[in-house]
Amino acid sequence: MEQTFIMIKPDGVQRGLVGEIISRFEKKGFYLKGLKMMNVDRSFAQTHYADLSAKPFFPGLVEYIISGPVVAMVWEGKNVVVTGRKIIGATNPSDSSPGTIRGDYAIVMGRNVIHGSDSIESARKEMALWFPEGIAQWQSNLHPWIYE
Ligand code: YYY
Ligand code: MG
Repeated sequence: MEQTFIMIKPDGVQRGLVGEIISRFEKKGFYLKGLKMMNVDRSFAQTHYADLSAKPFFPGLVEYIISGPVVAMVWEGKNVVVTGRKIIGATNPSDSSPGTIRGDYAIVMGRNVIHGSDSIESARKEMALWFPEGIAQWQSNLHPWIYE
């Protein structure tokens, strides 16, 4: 089944939003397959955001991501990449709808609380970068109550 990489950024951790964010993905019906808190160094953050390295906001983005611990996760479910992005909301919290994580908990782009992979290909790359050790192998017994 499809998997995506979700990361609670340092502001989300500092603000005590870890439980709330996990709860939103859990209650939707997605399965938690990987979870760890970690500090990332500058070169790791630069690798994660390599596609954005030419952008003017890149140095500030890297400083933000390394400013404190983050919570890295893998979530699984049908269409979890696209649906995960919907749960997260638009990149700029000024445009994120209420009811989304960024819409409910963030005000500016440089403190937008959470990352989610933007495609199946990015998810594959990001899971390999963040979880080189692999993820938990388990199947939820709720499956027939969530899928027909
Ligand atoms: O995937 P998503 O996080 O929604 O946006 P990206 O375009 O991948 O940018 C990554 C990250 O960079 C974004 O979450 C905030 C920050 N950023 C910014 O500070 N200023 C911008 N103009 C665009 C993005
Ligand atoms: Mg992105």
